[in-house]
Amino acid sequence: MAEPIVIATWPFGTTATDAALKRLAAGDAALDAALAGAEAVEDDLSIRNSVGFGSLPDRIGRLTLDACLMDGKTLNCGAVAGLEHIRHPAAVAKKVMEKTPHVLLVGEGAKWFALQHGFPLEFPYTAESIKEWIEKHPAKKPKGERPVRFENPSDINIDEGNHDTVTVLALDKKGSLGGVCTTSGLAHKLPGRVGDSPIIGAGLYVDDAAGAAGATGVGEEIIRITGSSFIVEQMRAGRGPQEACELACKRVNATAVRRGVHPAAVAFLALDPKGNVGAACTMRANFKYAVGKAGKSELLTAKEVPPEA
Ligand code: SD4
Repeated sequence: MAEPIVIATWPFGTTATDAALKRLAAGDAALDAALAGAEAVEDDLSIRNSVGFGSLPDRIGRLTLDACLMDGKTLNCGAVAGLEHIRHPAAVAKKVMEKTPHVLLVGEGAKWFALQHGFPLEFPYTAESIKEWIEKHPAKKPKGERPVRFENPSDINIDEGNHDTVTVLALDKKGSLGGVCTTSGLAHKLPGRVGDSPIIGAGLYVDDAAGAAGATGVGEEIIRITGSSFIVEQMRAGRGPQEACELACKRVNATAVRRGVHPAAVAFLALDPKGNVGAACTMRANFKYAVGKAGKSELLTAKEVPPEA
């Protein structure tokens, strides 16, 4: 029997690890525990600027959510992107996995599918999120001053105000891995923009035979290196989760050099089938993550991987 463990991105990750740990202790499967953790964060309106309701709208003020999940035992997976007016995108992703032959549904189709499966239509905005959008959205910039965000992904700083992805990786008592990633994407993203979070292999990858990995940060750069899949393949080749996460950061840094930009802020988490944990981030990501085991959660700071001189 394995000792259950769960890890999750950012300081609000402790909300996820607390909820998931209870489920793992009760003997639930890793995927169900990780989903319970992700939903606890999606539900928590007190986590300002964070995942799910009350989180960060796009450039035209609409909150669109992305999520995916993956079961390490079967490699079953599901995802939704650009989903509006539904509180729990990760749970909809699970239905996509269970009820369709597909992996990813987007936009209106994903919403229709959610409604067909009994998810209520909800109004996801809070007074605070509307006020924040009115104050900060790019259209408010004085004439002549171009908004820098989205001109180039490497110009996007991931700071307290604009990160909101929770990625949860769990190992259950039976030694199986499961992972969930859920987000509203980057603050004030272009309408229709989809990042790494609902892309299996980019924002998340889970395979009991090798390990689990998840990502947060500037999704374009995570997609460019298929970050989570890269890390899992490093573990399959015998590297530990910490080394694998650091290698992924190095690859992001090297990619930036080839493109002539400075490296974007990204962070990776990994968990191997024995319960070993890894975490690393590029410079400027200032990445903290939660680790839950033996009944309690703690917050740790990931190692920063600077660009090579
Ligand atoms: C995205 N990776 O949409 C997400 C954003 C993120 O914390 O991680 N925010 O690109």
